[in-house]
Amino acid sequence: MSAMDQLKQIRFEAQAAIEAAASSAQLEQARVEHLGRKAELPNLLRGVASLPPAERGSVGKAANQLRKELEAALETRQSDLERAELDARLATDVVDVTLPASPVVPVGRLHLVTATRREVEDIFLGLGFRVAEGPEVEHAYYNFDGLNFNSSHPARLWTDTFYVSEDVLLRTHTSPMQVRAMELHAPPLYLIIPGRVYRRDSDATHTPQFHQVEGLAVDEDITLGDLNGTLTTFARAVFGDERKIRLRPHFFPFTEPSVEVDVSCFNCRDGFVRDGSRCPLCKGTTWIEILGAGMVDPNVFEYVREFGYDPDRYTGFAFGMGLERIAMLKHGVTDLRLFYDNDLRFLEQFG
Ligand code: 2U9
Repeated sequence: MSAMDQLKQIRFEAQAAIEAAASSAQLEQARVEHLGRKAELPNLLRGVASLPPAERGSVGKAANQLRKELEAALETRQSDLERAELDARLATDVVDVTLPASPVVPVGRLHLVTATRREVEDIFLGLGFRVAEGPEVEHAYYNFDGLNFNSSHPARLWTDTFYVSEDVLLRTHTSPMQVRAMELHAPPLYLIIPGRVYRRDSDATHTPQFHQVEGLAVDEDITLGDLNGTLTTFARAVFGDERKIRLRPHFFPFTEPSVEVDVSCFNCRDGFVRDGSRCPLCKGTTWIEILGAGMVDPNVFEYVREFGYDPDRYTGFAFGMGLERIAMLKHGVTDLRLFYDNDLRFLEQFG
């Protein structure tokens, strides 16, 4: 076959392959087959020098011409394919913005302690209290001294409290943040502090870490009556509208007088359940202890007097509760450790 006939044959086959390519990948394959290093046309171009002198010029020119022609055809086909691929994508990737949003797939639920904390926060927010949080690693001054704990109080012992150093510890209650809050804000102050606290204690009713919510109200003329009304509202919101509370005398270093607060049992009538047996929740007493409280000891105000807390002008009430205890009573949870076992069969019943 003459070189010119060979070129005709190459043009025919290459053009057919370029037109037939239905994707960028197939087009690349056609390019390699017909213009690649081992393809017939480049081979022929490399052999032009060894043709008889009379043919060299015309064959070389025609072969070069064909190479340019095929390169242009490849380029045209490439942009046609890209446009077609884009058109196809635009036609199928349509988003109908008028469709309703897909419902949110639930990915989890609140832990019962978190749900209870939020419930308690909502109640006190509704009564005009604000919510604050504070550091879990505390200075002994804020955890004990500023709260009127005497220097030999047993809670200060390393056997009861986790110490980080001699005067830095894991807070044993959220009260230190109440002292910090008084240093930052002059009265009136209405504040609750939820958070994690730590004590060296571990059995069915104690874990080394648990959650508290503490409240503090400081203003002119705050009385034990205000404490009673506030905690009655709280007890009714959590345990039902029929609830009563009672205050029993107690002792805390930071309040004077101090009380323990019971709520009337919501599980029985007169101490007995329906089958006539003694109520297991209140042990037949008709009262259940829910928290501790009291009037802020004037000695505590002495520590923050310079921040506007004059004990002759201001009085206050304070209370503290264990969140796990509130959740256990309300939901009938019998073992404190269930809160921290991470057993889904327990967790999925709540939240
Ligand atoms: C300041 C002044 C007074 C916070 C209070 C209690 C009573 C109390 C316990 C309940 C169960 C701790 O989690 S628990 O073991 N708390 O009984 N807490 S009065 O009194 C304060 C706080 C801050 C400045």
